[in-house]
Amino acid sequence: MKRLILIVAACLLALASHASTVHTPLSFLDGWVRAAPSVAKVMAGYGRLTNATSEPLRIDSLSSPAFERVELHEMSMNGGVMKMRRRDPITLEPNQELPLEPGGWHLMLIGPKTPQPAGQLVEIEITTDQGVYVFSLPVREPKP
Ligand SMILES: [Cu+2]
Repeated sequence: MKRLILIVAACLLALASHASTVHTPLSFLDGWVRAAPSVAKVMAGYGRLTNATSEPLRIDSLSSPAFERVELHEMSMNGGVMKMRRRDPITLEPNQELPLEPGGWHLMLIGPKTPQPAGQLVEIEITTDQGVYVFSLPVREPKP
């Protein structure tokens, strides 16, 4: 009985430490995908992409089971013209937080395999030099 209690305690400890682990090498906070008409050929994803380590972290590629392709884009104004540029692969500096937001950097979700209505969760897989990380982003309207 004592042994069983020890095992349970160990499991609880493991759970507790897992829950408090915010230091996964790559984190994606406040992620969301902007709702779009069901005929849209592309959608955009936002949030805060963070390298939580003290080493550079290279993002090699992105993908999603729900889209043909996923790219990391930077949008910028150039002589009064909005330009969009692909930026992956990219290296995040130690502790760098890259904000993805409307009008700036974003995930470009290209070719939805099925319509992705508001409320849907979109899975994004990010392959880095330290492993593959999967994030679940809700589809929603922008907050006013
Ligand atoms: Cu784009």
